[in-house]
Amino acid sequence: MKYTIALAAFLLMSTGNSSLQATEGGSIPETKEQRDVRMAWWREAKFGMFIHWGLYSVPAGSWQGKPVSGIGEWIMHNGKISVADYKALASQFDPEKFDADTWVSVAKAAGMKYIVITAKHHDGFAMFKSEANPFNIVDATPFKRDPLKELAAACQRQGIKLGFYYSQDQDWTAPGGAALGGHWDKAGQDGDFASYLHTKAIPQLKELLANYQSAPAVIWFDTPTADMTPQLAQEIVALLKEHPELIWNNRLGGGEPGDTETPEQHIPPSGFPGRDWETCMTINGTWGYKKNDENWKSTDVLLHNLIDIASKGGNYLLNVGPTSEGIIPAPEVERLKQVGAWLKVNGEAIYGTQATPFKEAFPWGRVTQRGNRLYLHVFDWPKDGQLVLPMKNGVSGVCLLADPGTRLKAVTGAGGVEITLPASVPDSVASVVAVDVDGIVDPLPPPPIEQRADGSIELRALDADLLTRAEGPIKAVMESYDDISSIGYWIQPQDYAQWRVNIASAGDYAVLAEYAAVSSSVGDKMIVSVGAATGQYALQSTDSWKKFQTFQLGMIHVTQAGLQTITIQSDGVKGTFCNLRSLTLKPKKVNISNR
Ligand code: FHN
Repeated sequence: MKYTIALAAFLLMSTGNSSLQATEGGSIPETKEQRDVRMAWWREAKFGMFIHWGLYSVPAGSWQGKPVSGIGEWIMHNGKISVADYKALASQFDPEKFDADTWVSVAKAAGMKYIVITAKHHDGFAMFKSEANPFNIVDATPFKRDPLKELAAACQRQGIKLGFYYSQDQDWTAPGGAALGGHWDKAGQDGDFASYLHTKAIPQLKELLANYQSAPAVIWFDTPTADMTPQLAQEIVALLKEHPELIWNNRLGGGEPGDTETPEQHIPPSGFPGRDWETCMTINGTWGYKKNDENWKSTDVLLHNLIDIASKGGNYLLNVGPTSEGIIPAPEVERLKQVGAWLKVNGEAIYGTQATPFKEAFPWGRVTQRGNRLYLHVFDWPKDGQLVLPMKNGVSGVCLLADPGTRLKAVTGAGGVEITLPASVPDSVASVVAVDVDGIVDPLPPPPIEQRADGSIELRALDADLLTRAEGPIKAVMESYDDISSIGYWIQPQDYAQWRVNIASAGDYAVLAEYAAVSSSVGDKMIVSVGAATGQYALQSTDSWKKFQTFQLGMIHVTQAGLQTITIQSDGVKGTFCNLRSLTLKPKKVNISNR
């Protein structure tokens, strides 16, 4: 699902941190320590279950005998079903096989530490007893039970956190609720957004915050639109702040950053350093149940995703879409069981770990760390049995996590610590090698970027060191659009990007940059320095922070060959600068002496 421009703009704005979130009364900024305490269980958890369950599981992807394209929970929107026809589905929703304890057990057996379930999705149907609106599972269906109550109790019994997804902005069955792309049933949908918020969304959020013992631990908002003004969002924030332990995501709208970044269906190449983030993902191609979607990801893919996310410092919120009978589909249960079996052996390498200390991605797998212990998640067992960790430290011990009795040989050389692995692969999906490091991991600098055979030098955002000359912290961050890394939030002129490059020959180079910028950036200058040579180039607009274009900026005369530092920064005149994907230097004449 592509976001709207409003959502994209909101997510862009949301790259700030939420350190201004108050603990009480809306006025006292939360300290870093308080925030660390509030986020502690979530950071430890790493792996959660997302559940998309609602009325849409009844049609399960087809309407009047015909398949409706798109994701299951969007059937009302994609099929342009009238409010009256959609509401009529409620009389058929009787999930008699629903058993809260069974669902919680599936999550626990998978090694998941929290659950987030759709309390109300965009279709406006509440999966809980609501006094605020009768279109809810207790009042409008033959089932008459409140599954959230049952889940809250089961989660408490089984010791796992429960959070509620709530579609605060889109509501396709309440007059005034938003619908991306506009209303299609004017009589049933047109109305005033603020009154929808005041008569349905806010009262229901109050119910969710008050009526569930020890829940919710999380409120998960979704698809903000421009209707959610900062003033309206503030009313919701005031409510949330009455619950000092609550965590909420970055999709409320109105410029509210929330606590967590929420990349969807992808893993950002360098995570969100310094911020809490969670990738949400489906196991097949839909969130809400669709009977014909058999596009299941394999257990290997799910596990590699979990490890990849942990190695980048994030959480994995993996979705299941139960049927209208109340059953989590068997292919999902089967895969989750297998993930859980791996975690039973290797969980130490995931829960409560931190992102890899190494800048480079290793071809053999991923790294996580906890204190002085590194976990090497080996996806591709090296044929020569050797793994090299490019760090200056020595190690006090290396073993297979699955077999702590094994002591693996490790020697420290000029290139780092060389580990000799056993000949046979312990786990074909991911074998974990635990490395106890002497002291704090001190990575060796990655090798310099080499000039290509055609003489060009490509500097990708992903390979940059982001540094600052400011007194305070750096503000620029690594982001990603369409899974390509870019440097964003580059609003502080003291922030700069740096690369180490081995330049084979001096001379004139054309400077090309791939970036996205808006009109307020036009006139800002990009300052490029290659060793002692410097060039300044005016930015142009690409009309969007997400629309990247390559521009030939001008020429630069590189005076010296050899190891050089290349930096980019803004002249800081306008202050918005650009989102930068890459800088390329192309030689005017190719004359590379050592090739
Ligand atoms: O529109 C929804 C979609 O149905 C689903 O709930 C996902 C989960 O993150 N969020 C929205 C799309 O971004």
